[in-house]
Amino acid sequence: MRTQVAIIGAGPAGMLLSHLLAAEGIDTVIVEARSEEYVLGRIRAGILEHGSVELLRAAGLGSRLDAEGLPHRGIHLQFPRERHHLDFIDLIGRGVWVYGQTEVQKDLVAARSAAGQSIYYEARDLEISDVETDRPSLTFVGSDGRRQTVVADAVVGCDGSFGPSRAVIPDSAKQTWHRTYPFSWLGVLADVAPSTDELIYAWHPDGFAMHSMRSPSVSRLYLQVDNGTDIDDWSHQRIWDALAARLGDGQDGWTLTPGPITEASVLPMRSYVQTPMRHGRLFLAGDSAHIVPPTGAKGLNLAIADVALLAPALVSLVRDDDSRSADTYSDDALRRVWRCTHFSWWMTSMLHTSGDPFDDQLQLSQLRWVCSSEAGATGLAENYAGLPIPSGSTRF
Ligand code: FAS
Ligand code: PHB
Repeated sequence: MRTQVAIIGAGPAGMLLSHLLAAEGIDTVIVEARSEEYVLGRIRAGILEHGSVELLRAAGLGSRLDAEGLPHRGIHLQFPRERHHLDFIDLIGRGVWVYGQTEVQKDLVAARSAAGQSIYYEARDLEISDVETDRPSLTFVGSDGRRQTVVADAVVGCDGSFGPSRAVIPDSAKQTWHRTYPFSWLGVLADVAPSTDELIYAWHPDGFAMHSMRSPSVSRLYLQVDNGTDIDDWSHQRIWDALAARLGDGQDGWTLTPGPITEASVLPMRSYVQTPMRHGRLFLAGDSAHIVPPTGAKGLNLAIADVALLAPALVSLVRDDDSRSADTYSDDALRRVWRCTHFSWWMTSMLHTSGDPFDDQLQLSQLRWVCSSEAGATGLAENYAGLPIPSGSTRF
């Protein structure tokens, strides 16, 4: 097969990249290891930054988002006996949207199938070749058992945190940073109306808790747990009791309404960055190049921002034979990657207990400052609602 851009991974990064390139007449092929159903079934991010929403709308992907997404002015930050609302719109003029990654994925799948996009699901034995030439290629065994080769002008690794593309860049040409946090998140999806209007991030001596949501009738909640926690050790009653204790401590007049838990899983927390995000005709976008702990709600938004930058760079490279923005893609993307990596680390370090009483006092002091200082709250708001996606990064 021959295409202009071969994409590894049909998650949000790969599917959005294909969509944005198609809008500029660039042909793509997507190769995905899992089935369409599996990719759609993953429960992941829940928050879209203002810039992500604007980009999805401009790309013709905003109608269901505007109909079903929940616009939020800000978040609640809390610690025992205090809950403070940070109103991002008052502070910086933009808020965020609650619209699950699953929904974004559904919209992308609908758009790409309507466009007749070639997506090879359940592909295995993927090989990435000749990335240092101007004819890189992918070879894989399709779900029909046939071995296929796609020759392209560029290959993009949108293959997430466990994909093969990042390893194609030789050790001599790359640098990696990695941090594993000493705790994990136990996350649940529950068929119950949220007990809050906007997200609650709660510091508590027992550990962090968060109340998020997916819709007016579906709640998404998280608990800080130890690494290696076995989800089977947590009965639904134990989960609700811990959530009520941590979210409700000293919050007079507020109660958490439990309901049927439909999904529960344990998510490890880590930071990872690999540079550069380009080697020859191989480009990386999304989790293939960077992982953030979910406390800052950055993972999905950073993948979208990478793609918003990469799409026009690839259009210039493969259509206009102009490599200038492809040459600066990695440095341009990494500025936002490090900003989001720092913010996600900061939110994680501020809200998760370590068992060290000195850390407790530092965290509480930081929370009191952020909740009482306009400067502190504005700093959080700017990062959480997302810095504008650079105007030059996308024509869409
Ligand atoms: P993805 O991982 O979504 O997609 C990569 C795709 O590549 C996958 O479909 C995979 O099957 C495919 N692939 C891998 N290897 C391949 C191969 N060899 N051949 C072909 N295809 C291959 N972010 C938040 O902001 N909030 C959250 O609460 C949150 N929760 C998360 C929970 C979990 C369990 C995980 C893993 C991530 C979570 N994230 C969260 C981050 C998540 O939303 C990512 O940032 C987002 O999925 C990034 O999108 P992609 O870069 O497209 O990677
Ligand atoms: C979610 O709703 O899944 C969610 C929201 C905010 C976060 C992380 C996850 O910081």
